[in-house]
Amino acid sequence: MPSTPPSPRLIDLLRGRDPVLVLTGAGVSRESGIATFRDAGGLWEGVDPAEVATPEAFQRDPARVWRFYDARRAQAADAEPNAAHRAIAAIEATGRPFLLATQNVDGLHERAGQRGMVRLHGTLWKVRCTTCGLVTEDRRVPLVPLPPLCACGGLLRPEVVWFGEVLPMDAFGRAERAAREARLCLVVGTSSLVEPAAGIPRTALEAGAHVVEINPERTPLSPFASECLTGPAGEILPELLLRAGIPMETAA
Ligand code: BJW
Ligand code: ZN
Repeated sequence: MPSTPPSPRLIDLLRGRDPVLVLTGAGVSRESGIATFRDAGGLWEGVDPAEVATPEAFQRDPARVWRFYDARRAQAADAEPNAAHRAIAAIEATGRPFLLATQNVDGLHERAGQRGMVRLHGTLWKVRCTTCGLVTEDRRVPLVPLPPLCACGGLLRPEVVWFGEVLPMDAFGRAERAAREARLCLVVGTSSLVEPAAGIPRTALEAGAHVVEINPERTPLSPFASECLTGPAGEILPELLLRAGIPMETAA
């Protein structure tokens, strides 16, 4: 149960047909056993992001960067979507205008049956050739050899967005548009520290949306959010759906 009960306005918005935008971060996959970045025991504890999540790090030592991503692929392949992923898919399944913008690369939203979604930071499950630019799906776990090579002989990189790189313009553009149109914006499991994704709820707020943060911790968004529901997404989201009469099992 959320420590603060959800507002009647939130439940009304969930029951209605108004456009909804959901922004997710690593915390939504925490209950699937996938590590977040910045929490205690997270991916950045003992690993400098500059050593694994920048184009410069990849240029310096592609094998090291690939070892990091290969381990992440193995962890994601073993994980299952949790109740939070399923609840978000169930909101979409009500048929209202809906977009999920995820910063996650693990593929769990897709596996929970999500359809209308954009990936702001790419995916673990595609690779891009640094020579010919070809992007292909690659689900091998583990990847052999490391670093993997393209048919053209070029070095493959993960199709993710590293620090200093530009987000996929179509994905970010759709998220920004949805932020301007949404009446309800749920911000789930993100520390709201990484730009420009962290700016999406600010756009939604400026456009008049009811912005709800779902997170066990406070973040830089918390003071500005319309309401904060404090706790794990896998408990809070199903409880919200129950109160709004949205069945969880409508998700594919
Ligand atoms: C739970 C929970 C449970 C736990 N239930 N919740 C403006 C100001 C300052 C800096 C910048 C700026 N604009 C751009 C920058 C630079 C940079 C940036 O933002 N740096 C900041 C860190 C300071 N941004 C960029 O470089 C971006 N590119 C860009 O801006 O391009 C334009 C440009 C280019 C060149 C020059 C100039 C401009 C790109 C950012 C790419 C981020 N990439 C990563 C790696 C992706 C691949 C991978 O997965 O490895 O994306 S970094 C990492 O952080 C990953 C995540 O998607 C992202 C966000 O993290 P997230 O999801 O919020 O996770 P955590 O761990 O931080 O938080 C988890 C949360 O869950 C916590 O709050 C918990 O409490 C909570 N939680 N259990 C619910 N059960
Ligand atoms: Zn190639």
